[in-house]
Order: sequence, then structure tokens, then C-alpha cells
Amino acid sequence: MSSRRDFFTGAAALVGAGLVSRAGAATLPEAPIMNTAATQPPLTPPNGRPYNPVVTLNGWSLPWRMNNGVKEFHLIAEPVVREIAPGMKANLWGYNGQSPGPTIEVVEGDRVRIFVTNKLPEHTSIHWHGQRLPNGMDGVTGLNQPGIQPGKTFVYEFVARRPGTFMYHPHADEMVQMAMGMMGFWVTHPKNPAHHRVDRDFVFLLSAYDIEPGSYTPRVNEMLDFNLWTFNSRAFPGIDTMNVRQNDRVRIRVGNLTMTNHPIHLHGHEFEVTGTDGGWTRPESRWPEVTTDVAVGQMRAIEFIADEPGDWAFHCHKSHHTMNAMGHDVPNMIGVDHRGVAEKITKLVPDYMVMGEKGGSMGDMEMPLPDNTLPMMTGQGPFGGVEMGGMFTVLKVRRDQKPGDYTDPGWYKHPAGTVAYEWKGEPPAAVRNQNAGGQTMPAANTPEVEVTVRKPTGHQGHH
Ligand SMILES: [Cu+2]
Repeated sequence: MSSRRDFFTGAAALVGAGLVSRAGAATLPEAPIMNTAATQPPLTPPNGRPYNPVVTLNGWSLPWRMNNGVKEFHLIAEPVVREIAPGMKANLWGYNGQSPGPTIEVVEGDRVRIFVTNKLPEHTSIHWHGQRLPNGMDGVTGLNQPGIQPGKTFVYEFVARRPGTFMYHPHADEMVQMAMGMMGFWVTHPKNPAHHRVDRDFVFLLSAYDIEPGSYTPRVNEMLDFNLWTFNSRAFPGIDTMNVRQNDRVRIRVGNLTMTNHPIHLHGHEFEVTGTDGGWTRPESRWPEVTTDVAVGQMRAIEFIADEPGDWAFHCHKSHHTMNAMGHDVPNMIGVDHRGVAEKITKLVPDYMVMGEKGGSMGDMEMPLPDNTLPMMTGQGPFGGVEMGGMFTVLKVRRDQKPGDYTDPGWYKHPAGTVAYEWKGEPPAAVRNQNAGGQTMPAANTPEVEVTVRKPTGHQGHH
């Protein structure tokens, strides 16, 4: 989780931002590079139409150069090292130093020019998912443009016609390049900043990787059996918390570029889906939810009033997606006494570990892991192990969080008498069913109870 210090040192993490080349318009715009996976403060627009900036979870927004009224951005497609969580790094492909790439924020009606430099070992392209644009700017290699060869720079230019939530990703050797982490978020803000206004607007992408325990590079041919499930290429406890002020109107925008759907679930509040990658939803089409499924290639914007103070879990509801590598393909040993077997196997495989016969819980257990491998479920909370991994983080709602302050306020301090507690009275005398049949009928040694059963008689005569 990010500390206050991480958050503020983040501003210095941007390498080269703000330096404008003397040669001016004839040159490529500056391509800032990010060297940390910490959540960066919102990027307040220095020029152009005003808007309310978003916060990218464990990410950042790309600064631009204004050139004769055109917003110019420079993306560099390149190999990156992404910290998935403290203790694990991955060799991915991304943009401008990180995977996912930076979020691009523009305003409805902006003319946008994006320079894309390819530093990958193979050709690439960028498709602007969901945008209205000229067909030749849509980025499908072979269909709309030739691939961008290694070392070359292409220019995309269009007007951001529709406000809303978008993604960008290659449409070139797509299976490999997306499995390696090439993707980014795009927000087109409404021309009138009062429209769809919220107090906090968080964005992130869902992505999944198959990285063998002990290794660094994803297996790109995997279709189903991924072992790292991430928000913006971070796994819990590496995902920053979403910190808000009580009674803020909060929007969370989620885009799914994995190979399966993710039912995204928020504790303690009801939300409405206010936007998709197709645009804003009509108010009369909305209904309350606590979970919304985000299918492959989709985006969902959810909104709610954060009126319940506390530390609220926010996660994918597929239980395997809140687990890290090593949690998969493990046999169920519940009820099996394997003490003798484990001893014998340990002589052959020193790091061998069995799921306990009382369940799989390992929240408080230390165990040897291969290098560069996250524990299956982990993270410490104020009451012990959280026993989660992957697609899990916390929404922190605080009365005294300042407007515009995104720093982590620490764990929630529960008012006295509002935490579940252990009952310490005498246990009741056991009442057990003596029937072998397993039916929950009164046993022979309990007092007789007379039960009257009326048989169903159909529909006649019951008026
Ligand atoms: Cu999921």
C-alpha cells in the first residue's frame, strides 16, 4: 500500500517531464518515462479546456505538448520491468517505462496527435478502443495501416469526438503483445466540466499473466490458465488503496483486457453502472448493484456515494482471481491425514508444501518460495493475514480525508462496540442426531414434539 511519502516522491519519478525541446514543433514531443509503479497524483491540466482529472491506480497520466491548438502526446512502445508487488518483478512490454502505459486524458472536441515510437523487437500498432475516428487511424495492422517497424515512429491524429472511457492496445501480433502487458487507459472528459462531475474518479485496467513461479517473463501462448490476476499489472498487496472522503461521489472505471470476465464487487455500498465503453448509460437504464461483471474487452464506470466510513474490500469475485501463483492446481487435502507422506516427499523435494487437512488457510504462515514469486494469498491487515492476492484492494472512506487528498490514511479505527467479537460463554449441551440416515429429525432421546403435517390438496376448495 502506498504511504504518504511514496505519494509525494512520485512527482520526482517522472523523468524528463516538462522539458520542452528548443527545436520546437519540428521535433517529436517529449516522451516522459515513469520509473515507479506507485499511484501518481492527478494531472491538473496546465492548458487547454479545464477538466476534473482522474487518478490511475498504480499509474499516471501522460503530459502533452500544446502545438497550435493540437494536444501532442508521445508514446514509446518498449520492454519494461514492472513491479507486480513488492518482492516480484516481471519482464513486460509496455509504454513509457511501465505496463500498462500512461493514461491519456483529453477533452471532448480536442484535436489530438499521438506519436508512437516502436522500441520493441517486432512491429506494433495502436488501436484506440471505442473511439470515433477516421478509419485510417483505427490501428489494425494490415487493415488500416502497415505495422510500425522497430525503430520507426508513426503519427495518429483525430478529434476526440465522444466523451467517455476508452482503452488503447496494439492490433499487431495481438496475442503476444497483450499477454506481455501492452495496454493503456484513455479518458475523454466532457466539454462542460459540470457534466457527470464526481469528487474522485479512479481508473485501471484488468490484466492477467502466466509467469511460472521463479521466473520473470510471461508465457504468451496461455489461453486460460493464468496465475497472476492484476489491477493495472499489480497484485494484492501491491495494489494501492482507493482513499476517499466520506460522502464523496466516487467513480471507478474498469477496463478488461484479460481473456475472461471479472465480476467486480464492492463491499458496504451499492453502485450504479453509469458508463460503458459505448458511452454514458441513460439514467432510466440503471439499477443498484454490488457486483458488476466486466466481460472481455469491456469497460464499466461505476458510481456511488461513499457514505459508510471504513475499510471496504473491493475485488473480483472469482476466488481464483484473488490468489497469486502457486494457488492453482493444488489438490484438495481437507480431511486427509498426510503427515507421513509429506515427510517422505520433503526428503525428495525440499520446498514441498501441502495444503492443510483443515483447509487451505495460510494467511499467517511463512513458507519457502522460489525467488521472484508472490505468496499465494497474503497481505496484513489490522487483525492479521488478509489471505488474498491478485485482484483485491481496499476502498478507504474517512470523514477527515481532505478534498483532493489521495494519501493513505492508514487502517480504519472502528468505534467501540462495532467489531465482530468472540462469544465467550459456556457452549450449549450438544444435541446430536442419533439416526445414521443423516436427517435432521428430533433424535430418540430428545423430548417428543408433535408435528402436524397437512398434505397438499391441489387448488380445489381453498377460497
Ligand atoms: Cu476475475
